[in-house]
Amino acid sequence: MIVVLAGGVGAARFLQGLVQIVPQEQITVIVNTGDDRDFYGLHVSPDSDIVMYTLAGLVDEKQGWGIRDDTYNTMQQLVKYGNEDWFMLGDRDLATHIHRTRLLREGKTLSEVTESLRERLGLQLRILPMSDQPVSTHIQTSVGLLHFQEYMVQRRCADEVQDVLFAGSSAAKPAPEVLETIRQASAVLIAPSNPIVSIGSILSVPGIHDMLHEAHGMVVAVSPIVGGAPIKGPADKLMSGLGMEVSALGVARCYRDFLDVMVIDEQDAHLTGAIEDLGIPTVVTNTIMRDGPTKAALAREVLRAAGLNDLLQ
Ligand code: FO1
Repeated sequence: MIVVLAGGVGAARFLQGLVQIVPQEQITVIVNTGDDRDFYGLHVSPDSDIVMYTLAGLVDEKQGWGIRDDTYNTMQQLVKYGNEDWFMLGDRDLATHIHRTRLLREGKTLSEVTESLRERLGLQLRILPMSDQPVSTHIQTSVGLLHFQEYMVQRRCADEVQDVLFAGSSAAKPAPEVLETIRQASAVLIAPSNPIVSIGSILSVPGIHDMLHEAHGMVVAVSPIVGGAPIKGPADKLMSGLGMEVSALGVARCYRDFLDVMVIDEQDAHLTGAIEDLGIPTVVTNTIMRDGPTKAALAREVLRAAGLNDLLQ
């Protein structure tokens, strides 16, 4: 079983490469739920939806989230009733949130809901939320404490980042099978996701960080920072707000105490020495995922770095 720790769009694109190389049945994704938020009384879980829609071929590839060619009639009517519309929920996307919220109200866990959704979407890989308890990523800024979606989407990352908090994490438990799946995995891959609010939130759930030390397989991370900047999203603002270097080296420092191999882009080859000085062997390759073949090639390199050559068809 290959385990992938995943956040949003970068992780979904990495998974599009991995499923070309490895049968979906051999993949379990542990997905960040710190971005989850209630909108209009509905439980929206962006990172699991992005992974599911992308692998089901439904995602709006341009945006990286939401459903391709979705309509927004419900949102328009909600605005007429005086609701906010800074977070765009398409009509078909809303079906996911309505279904999820209904099942949760009936007493199902987030794990059970996610399992039901991925089966209905025809996916064979497992998708486990990092926790069935609420963990909510908040950004401490100069204008106060903001939910991550308010910081990123509503206020467009304009506020100075002073701290990042994972509200509820200390009371949260890893979702069922998360710890055992990490322990038994033939490899644990950390997708090119935001190291602070996507991977960091997964690591904030008690037990997960420690289990990465005990994992039988190798732990391999792909840097989401290339040439000193993220491909997408606010990782640079969050890392610099926390006083970290915005580079593949800065990312390696985030993961250093459990990481076996760091995979960085060719543009960052000059950082190899500094990362290896942390005691982390480094693989340099193309990590810019432009199309199917480059996604598959990256997945191959990562599996090779994890010592799984036998899986390389
Ligand atoms: N991101 C935006 O920048 N604007 C949006 O209106 C927006 C809506 C949205 C709806 C559903 C969904 O699953 C994701 C959505 N996102 C939107 C992306 C989301 O804020 C981030 O991609 C994740 O939370 C970070 O990984």
